[in-house]
Amino acid sequence: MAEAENKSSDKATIEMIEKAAQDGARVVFERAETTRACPIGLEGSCCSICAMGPCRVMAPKGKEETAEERRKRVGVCGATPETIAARNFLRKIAAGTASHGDHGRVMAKFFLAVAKGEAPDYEIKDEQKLLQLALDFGVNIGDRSNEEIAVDVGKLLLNEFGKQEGELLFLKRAPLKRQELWRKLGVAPRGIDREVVEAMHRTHMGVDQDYKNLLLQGSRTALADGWGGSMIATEIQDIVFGTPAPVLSQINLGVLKEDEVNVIIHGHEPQLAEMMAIAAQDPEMIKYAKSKGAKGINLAGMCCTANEMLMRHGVPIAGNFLQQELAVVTGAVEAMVVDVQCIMQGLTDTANCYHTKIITTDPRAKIQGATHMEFDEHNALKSAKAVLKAAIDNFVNRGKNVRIPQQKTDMIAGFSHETINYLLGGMFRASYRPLNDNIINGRIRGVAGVVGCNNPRVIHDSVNLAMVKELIKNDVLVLQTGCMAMASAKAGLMIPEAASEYAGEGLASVCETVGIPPVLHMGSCIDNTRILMAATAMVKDGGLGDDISDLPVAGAAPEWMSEKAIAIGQYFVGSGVFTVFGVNWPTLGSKEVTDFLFKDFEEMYGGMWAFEPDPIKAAHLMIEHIDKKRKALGIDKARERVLYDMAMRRELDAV
Ligand code: XCC
Repeated sequence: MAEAENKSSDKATIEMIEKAAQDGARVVFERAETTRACPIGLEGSCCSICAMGPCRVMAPKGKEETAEERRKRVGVCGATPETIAARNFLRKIAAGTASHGDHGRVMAKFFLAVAKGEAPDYEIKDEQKLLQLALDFGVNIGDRSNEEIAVDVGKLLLNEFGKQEGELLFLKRAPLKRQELWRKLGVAPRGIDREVVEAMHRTHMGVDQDYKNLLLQGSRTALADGWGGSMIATEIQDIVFGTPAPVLSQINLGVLKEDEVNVIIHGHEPQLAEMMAIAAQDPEMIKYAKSKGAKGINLAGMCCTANEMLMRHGVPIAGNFLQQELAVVTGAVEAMVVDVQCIMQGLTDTANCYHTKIITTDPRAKIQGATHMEFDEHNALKSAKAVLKAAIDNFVNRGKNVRIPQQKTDMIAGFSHETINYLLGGMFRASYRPLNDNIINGRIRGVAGVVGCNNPRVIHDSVNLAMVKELIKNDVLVLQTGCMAMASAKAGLMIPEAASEYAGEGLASVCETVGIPPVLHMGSCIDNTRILMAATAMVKDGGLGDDISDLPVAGAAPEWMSEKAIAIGQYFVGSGVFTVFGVNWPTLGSKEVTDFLFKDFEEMYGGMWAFEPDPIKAAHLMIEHIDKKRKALGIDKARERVLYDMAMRRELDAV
């Protein structure tokens, strides 16, 4: 295997890749070397939707194609490269929307169970958010109990999935101009499941064969994720588990403890994880762990379940997506407890080299070779204790081959949209006004959302770090979620001190005044909807145009890998945000489709896609876009003045 240093910029990861090799354990970094990416699928030129194929329709490389050759470069059914690339792209959006949507549906059903008293170990924690939703949806509040109100709100939210006509309720949260645009283009989603089903139908053999029409459904489906499934999940999780507020914690494999029972919770849906946090503090459970020779129970998170636990409870994070198997490689993890999404099947093979138990808990996500212990939300604490007990029982099986990397970094998380509101404006006049003012006066150049996964096709974490550092150096405030937030946290960018070290003078001055880091952790991937809400709040506060597409903002997923990331990117683009992806781009097989997404979309949505694997170049594409928007708003001069002011200051300092 190539040098571990070439695989990650994170020391703990490098150390564990080397340990895995010594131990004979296989991990994703090795598999990525032996299994090369398929170049035909990579560019979206493989059609496998019927049994007349699969058909490959790649353009000849390095030579001009004649018109006749081009005419013949089609699938057996005659499908053109444009149709094939657009269909593949739409199917990715549908899968991503389905994943977030199914998470949202589970949360809606869970919420109803909590409201009806059928999940007695949970309660409604954020009354204010519940009442706000009730007001938004016209649900009667009167003197009814929170639970009665929650039943009505829950039914309305659950109904969003199977709705056949009309529009999703949360679309009304978007700026008015955006809503009108969606209606004009015919992309306002009707029901979450409906859009996914229609996307699957239209991409079936012999249905929609006009790439522009297919990509319209792509927007409608993705918007059903951002302003539907994901937003429903975030809102319900806040109501039941509490809306996040700033919290101090630590991140990286060094959070594992040599003398305690280490349990990692990994996946996306937080109901079990919430109960595990309670169960791990139960004196009985701690006593039981001690009876097995451990000093206590150490709970840590991985991937987005980690983000959920971090944001609300400060539970430390063991690592991001590419570190999941490496946690097992430490030899110190008694159980890796998983729910849904981003769980590598390779975990069970890695675990065979150690004592770690891989425990699946969701009926939708079983893994061959793992132990299945189904979680029952109606008996939540009991379920969580059973899982925890299995982990504790496994402590005695821990071998001698234990090595926990030392790396762990302090971080502050918990920046929900509401928290940013309070922090900036104060408890009694919460608003985005100070942010808008600082953008208008040029101290903050703009705002960027840098989100998404890790991908072993690039150097782990390094693309994110280069991009984020370049952005904050240029006075762009960075909002993060998912595994990219973790990459920045590990590198120390999520503490207030990072502002003076890495940020430009303008951004640093604002961060220092408010006491925030220059890179804000806003949560898990479904919480990208918090970024939508923050952008909407900026529009509504005034002075920066009247639509999201007017704002000096941009988005990126520099190390993306999942279909969910494509759905997220598309809902940002459809909401008016310029969005740049790294690693690779799945429609490069068709110039027409790529041009449509990269250029024509700007005319249509005010936001468009871009692909740039070089993080510095990508950051500058974002900065250029931000500057273009500043100019259109007439606030470009303000920034020049601020820079002049700083030069003047320096001159004065020198005197
Ligand atoms: Fe990607 Fe979403 Fe998964 Fe991490 S966990 S790998 S989807 S960033 Ni959400």
